[in-house]
Amino acid sequence: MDATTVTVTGAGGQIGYALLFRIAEGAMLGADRPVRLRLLEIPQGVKSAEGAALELQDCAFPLLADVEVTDDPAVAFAGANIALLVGARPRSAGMERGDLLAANAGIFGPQGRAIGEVAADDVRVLVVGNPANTNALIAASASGLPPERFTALTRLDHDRAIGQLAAVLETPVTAISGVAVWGNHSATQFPDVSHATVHGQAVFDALADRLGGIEAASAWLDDEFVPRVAKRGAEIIEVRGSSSAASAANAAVSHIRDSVLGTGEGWTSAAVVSHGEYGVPEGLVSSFPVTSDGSGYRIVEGLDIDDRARARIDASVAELIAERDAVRELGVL
Ligand code: NAX
Repeated sequence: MDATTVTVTGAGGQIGYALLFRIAEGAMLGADRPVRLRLLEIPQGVKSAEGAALELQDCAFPLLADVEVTDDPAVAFAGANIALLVGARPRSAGMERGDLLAANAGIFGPQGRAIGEVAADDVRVLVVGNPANTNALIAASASGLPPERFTALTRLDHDRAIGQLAAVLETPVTAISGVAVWGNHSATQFPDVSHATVHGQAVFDALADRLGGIEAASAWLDDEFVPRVAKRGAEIIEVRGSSSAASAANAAVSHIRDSVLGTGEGWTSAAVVSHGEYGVPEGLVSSFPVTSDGSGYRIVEGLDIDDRARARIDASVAELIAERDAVRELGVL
C-alpha cells in the first residue's frame, strides 16, 4: 500500500508529542497503512519537533516511511492526505477574544491557503488548535476547497461525556452509545444524552434508576454532567498543572480513524460544516452527531430535539455566530 502523507502542525508541542507516536504505530490509519509524516512548526518550535523526529526514528516503527520537519507550510502540506492542525496561538493574559481570533486567523488563513494550493486532492483536515471551530471555518474559506474537507475536534468532549456516564452508571464505556455533542468546542457546548443508551436502556432511565428518580437524573445532567464535560479542560489544568495532551491526541487519532475507516454502527461527534441541519446556519463549523462510511463525516439527521436541547444548542451556535461575525469584521472571511 502507498504511504499516506500526514501533516501535523504544532508538532513540537505537548499534543504533538502525544500524537506522533500513535500515528506512526498505525493507531490512526490502520496496521496496514504506511505513513509519511510532515511536521510543521514555527522557527522557535522546530528544535522540539526535530527531537520528536529523532525519537520516532529510534522507535523503528515498521509503518513509518519518512519524517520531515519544516517551518514552511508549502513544504509541510505538499501532497498531504491528512492534515492535523494542532499549532495555534494560545490566549495570553488580558487578551480579548477579538485579538485571539485575529491572531489565529493569521495562522489558519495562510495554512488553509497552502492546503488548497499544495495538498493532495483527497485531503482531509482536522483542526485541533483553539478556537477550533472558527479556525476550521477560516482555513476552509482560505483553501478554496469544499468546506466538507475541514472538520474540528469535539471528539474529546464526546469521549469525556462517555467517561462521565460510565463512571456514574458503573458500566463499561462500551455499553454506552448515542451520546452527541452539539455546538462549539467551548464551555457553551451541549453534551446531549437524550438519544443515548446503556446496555440498550435509555441513559436517562438508567440515571433515574441509579440516582433515585427522574428529578435527580435531570438535576445531575444539568448541574453536574453538562458543566463538568464542558469545563473538563479547566479541571485537567487545575489537577495536572497543564492542559490535556494525551487525551486530546487520542481523540484526534479516533476522529481521523473513524472518518477514514468508518464509524460502523452508531455515531460519534465531530464539528463539521453545516448545511442548515438542525437549524444551525449554513457554513458554520458546529459539532453534530456524525457517521462515516470511510468517505468522511456526514451529519446524522432526523433526531428529535426537545426544548431543553434546543435552547442549549442555540446558545452554543450563537457563540459560533459571534465568532464568525468577529472574524468577518477583521475582513478574514
Ligand atoms: P503547545 O503550546 O504545547 O503546542 C503548540 C505548538 O504549536 C507549539 O510547539 C508552537 O510552537 C506551535 N505553533 C504555534 N503556532 C504555529 C504555527 N503557526 N504553525 C505551526 N506550529 C505552530 O499546545 P498544545 O497543548 O499542544 O495544544 C495545542 C492546541 O490544541 C491549543 O490551541 C489548545 O487550545 C488546543 N486544544 C484543543 C482541544 C480540542 O478538543 N479541540 C483539546 C486540547 C487542547 O486544549
